[in-house]
Amino acid sequence: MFKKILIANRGEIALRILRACREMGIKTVVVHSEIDREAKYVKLADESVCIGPNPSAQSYLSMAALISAAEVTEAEAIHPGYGFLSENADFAQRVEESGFVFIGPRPETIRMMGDKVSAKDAMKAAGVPCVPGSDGALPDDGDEMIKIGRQVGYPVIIKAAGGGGGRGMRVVEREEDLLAAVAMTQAEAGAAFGNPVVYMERYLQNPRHVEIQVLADQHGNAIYLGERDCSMQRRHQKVLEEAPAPGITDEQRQRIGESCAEACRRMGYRGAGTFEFLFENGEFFFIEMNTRVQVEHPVTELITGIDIVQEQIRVAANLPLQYTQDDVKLKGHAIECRINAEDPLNFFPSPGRITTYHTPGGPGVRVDSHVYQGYFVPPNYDSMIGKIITYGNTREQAIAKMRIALSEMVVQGIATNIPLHQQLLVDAEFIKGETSIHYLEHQMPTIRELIAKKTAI
Ligand code: MV4
Repeated sequence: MFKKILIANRGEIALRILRACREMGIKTVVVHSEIDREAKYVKLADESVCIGPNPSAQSYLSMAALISAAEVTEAEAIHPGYGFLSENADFAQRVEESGFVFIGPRPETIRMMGDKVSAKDAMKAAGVPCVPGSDGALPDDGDEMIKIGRQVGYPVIIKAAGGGGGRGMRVVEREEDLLAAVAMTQAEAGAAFGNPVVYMERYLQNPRHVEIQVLADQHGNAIYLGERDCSMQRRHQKVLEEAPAPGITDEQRQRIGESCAEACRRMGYRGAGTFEFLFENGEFFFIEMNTRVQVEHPVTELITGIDIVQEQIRVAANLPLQYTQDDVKLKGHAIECRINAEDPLNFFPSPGRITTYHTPGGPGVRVDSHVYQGYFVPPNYDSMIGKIITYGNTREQAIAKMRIALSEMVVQGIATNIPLHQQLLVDAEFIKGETSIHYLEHQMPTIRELIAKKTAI
């Protein structure tokens, strides 16, 4: 096992990784920008290195600074967390070429999944069900494009190979709009990602976002840890996630899960990963794969009892997975609410000093956060200040616990989205379950009114 790991991230995930390392007896190096110097989790680490000024581009995205920090502290491996350089194949490659272990998949795997056309090709070859569409990249020829559009059926969606996470895509309702839409998406993709390649899919009108968590080691073993429903989102920012996904049968889970695990074996996948699917009318359609640990990993940890971050570290150190598929038993239900420093009505960021801070607790309540009373939420980074995760035997119990947890949580000095979560947790459609990716956007006017009424009293 590694003696020392460098954590190339900040905030709650830096603390989450730090805790995993401490439990495993691994020494930690935390890197930080100037403004993050005072953060408490930096003091919990065995060592810390200031890697630059506040802008991410000069600190958390600086490959040279991160690799130098690993060199001077003699760390053996680098955990990238999520965001920042976590899915940057060039970074993973530079890390390995510098003699460190990248805690994540091989650079070639990251590169393949970063290109959404090659990712889909790999999935098709492995038998993972994909959204019907163009077979690979769209050809240059307009007549050919029109032909493909007719075969796929309208509405279609044009997506950039270099995009992902909602960037670089355009829905086309009618054939007469196709060529202009393709040209625009190509131009935008060329400018934004340096890659003008686009592909076409049938546009699914009202799907849910259901994703499968996998773990794979370097000895040919791969397992799936069930699924998460991440449909509750706004502008591609997830708000609340849960596991398992409401309404998925054991047979559906086993079928899709096994196809993901098999794809991992075929690719020689290493580490934790997530297969993102759209789920509509009882069918799964692959859209993208994430090659990192995700923000919402705790809901899976709570229903499986498996520490995903510790498994990432173990398989990076070339140890076999501690679990076989038969060891993975899903039990109970978990919900995660992302707590953001933002205005609950207009979603504007709300950085500043936290003057009062109390966290909820009790059985089945987990709080993953790096913040504390007196902490200054910097304006430079993502607005997420932590996550509340509740666990119960049933979905109803997890919801009930979350309502109580949110009522116990006190954050003053900044605005947070706690009132938004409180409204969602009493929303009749959410309580029923199985709401689509469009539900939150659709329900926001009503939720906004309810929040405004409550805060007026
Ligand atoms: C789609 C789609 C409908 N049909 N593809 C958006 C993010 C990126 N990961 C893929 N996305 C979508 N792809 C087809 N063929 C709808 C979306 C989509 C979406 C997907 C997941 C979660 C939230 C979303 C919000 C809007 C659109």
